[in-house]
Amino acid sequence: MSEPRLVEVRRNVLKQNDVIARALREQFRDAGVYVVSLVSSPGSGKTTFLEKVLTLLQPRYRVAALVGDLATENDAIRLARSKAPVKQITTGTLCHLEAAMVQTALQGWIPSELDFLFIENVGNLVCPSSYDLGENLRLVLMSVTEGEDKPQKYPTIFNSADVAVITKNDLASAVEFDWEAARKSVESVRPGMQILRLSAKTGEGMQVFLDFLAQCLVDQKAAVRT
Ligand SMILES: Nc1nc2c(ncn2[C@@H]2O[C@H](COP(=O)(O)OP(=O)(O)OP(=O)(O)O)[C@@H](O)[C@H]2O)c(=O)[nH]1
Ligand SMILES: [Mg+2]
Repeated sequence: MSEPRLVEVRRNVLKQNDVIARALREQFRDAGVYVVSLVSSPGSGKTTFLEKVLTLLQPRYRVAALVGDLATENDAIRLARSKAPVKQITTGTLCHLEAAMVQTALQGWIPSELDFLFIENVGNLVCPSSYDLGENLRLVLMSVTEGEDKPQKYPTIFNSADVAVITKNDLASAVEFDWEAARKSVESVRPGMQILRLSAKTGEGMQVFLDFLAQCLVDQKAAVRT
């Protein structure tokens, strides 16, 4: 009997999140900052990848990152090694970030002083999919060690994302990762979705990703001007 009420409460929470996410998106647009979020299952390599991205972008761009976890400051400490400004968001029992958490975490930062803001979500392939964070680009990461069929098993998160990033490519042959099967799995839930393969450990594929990001920023600035 309590289900309709639960559904209604959930709907209201999502609606409230959308209102804040819309405000954030406008704020980011006015500030000229390009916002990229990262979602994946726990341990797919989000922090390792992001630390590398922050380090490689810094000579040319102003970058910062927010990172969500249920507990610990571990990921913020790792990301801060890049020397970029970083804030940890600890969610307690919540399995995803919400727009309001991003809004609060941004206090004290001036978005117009940034070119890129990255948001690492809590490691989870289900919950983050329903929450818009006002980002321009959502990356869904999937490591070669997780198997090829994650997109089919978790279609919602792949549908909420813009680009799929296959990580830990250096381990692909050790786990006999089947690229064709992975590509078909992504294609079956999101036909035409862009897929990038890389290894944050060896650096393979990182330059392609950085070039892609640089183009996203150029396109965003051109879109704002028109
Ligand atoms: N071989 C290899 N290992 C990697 C790579 N990227 C990450 N790892 C390892 O994978 C493990 C998890 O990496 P993290 O970067 O912490 O993953 P995460 O997605 O941020 O994890 P959560 O924040 O807990 O969800 C660590 O032991 C990393 O060293 C990679 O490209 N190659
Ligand atoms: Mg992490």
